[in-house]
Amino acid sequence: MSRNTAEPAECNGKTLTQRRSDRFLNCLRSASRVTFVSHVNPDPDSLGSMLGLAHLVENRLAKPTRMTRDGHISRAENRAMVEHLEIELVPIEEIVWDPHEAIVMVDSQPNTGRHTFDAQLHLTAVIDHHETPGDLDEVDFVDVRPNLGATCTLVTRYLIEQEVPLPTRVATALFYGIETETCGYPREASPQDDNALQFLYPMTDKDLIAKIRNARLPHSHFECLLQALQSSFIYDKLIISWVDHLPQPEQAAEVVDFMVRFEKVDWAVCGGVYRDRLILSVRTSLPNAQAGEILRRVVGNLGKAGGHDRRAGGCIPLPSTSASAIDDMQAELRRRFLKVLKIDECRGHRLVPLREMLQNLQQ
Ligand SMILES: [Mn+2]
Repeated sequence: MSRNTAEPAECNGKTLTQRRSDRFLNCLRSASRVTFVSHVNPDPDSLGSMLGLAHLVENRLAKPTRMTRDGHISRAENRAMVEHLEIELVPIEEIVWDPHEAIVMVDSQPNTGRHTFDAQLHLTAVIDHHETPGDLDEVDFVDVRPNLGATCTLVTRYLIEQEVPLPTRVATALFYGIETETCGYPREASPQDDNALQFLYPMTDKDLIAKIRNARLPHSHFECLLQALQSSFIYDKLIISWVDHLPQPEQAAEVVDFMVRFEKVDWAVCGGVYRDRLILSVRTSLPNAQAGEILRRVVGNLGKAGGHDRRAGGCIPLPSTSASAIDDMQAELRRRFLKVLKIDECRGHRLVPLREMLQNLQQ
């Protein structure tokens, strides 16, 4: 059997069962080019998955590829990843689609409210690990594995199956993609994620990973955290933090990653205004909490939401960005969170009492 093509393996003239990576490559065979898309504000898992699959396609099919960016990459670590690993991304709005190219979506599913491009675009393949159900009927090849902690784990699997040598840059991107998705707390990782991390680790550039992990932070990062701390209210085992102006949509996630470590709560929610939208991020320290499902129930028809067992995110278009409209939306969401989490309607108390805040200012 030839190792240099993605032809199905043959034995005595019979085609053996194809592996998923074979089927993936086969559906790209007639394409003039392969373009990768992901969700808005692509994260390291999206970036690593695009880079890994582009490497696979170039190596096995010798086709040109391009990677895209939907929205901005603003989180400092993610920007550092793009910079240090020299990941070339074409802004999605600048793409001129060629009718013969194949479009592959990673780390997301069509029509889940996480993309700005034309929903009518035909996708050749979707490779993802989210539970959020997307419109997959028209997609030629689908590999969605919600049991995996990262899409990069699935991509690493494909590269191993196809015996593609990994340059340091690709291995580092895949490793960091898996690490960011699975090594935080609450940790949602499967043994396959750990195996992929172990496989990739010897091939990575450790100094580069340290640089990305500890990327320098902008002033707005600290302002946002301060505002979140000052606006946090505790309702039994839930803490809710509101931020009036999120410097970047991803910062809501940074707030809850920080707050969920508070020993007195099981749930951390952050709602922040970004342009004309309210961005929601949720973390829970409880296992089997179905955070994605909980947030979908809270958001309902106000917007879109989804996620994993212990981590979730959502987005609500605001009818107006006036202070009263934002207040109303916050009150409605607070009421819904308390109801869904079965917490008695209560006034809640501040994480930092007002008196203390004032005292700090006067000192
Ligand atoms: Mn992911």
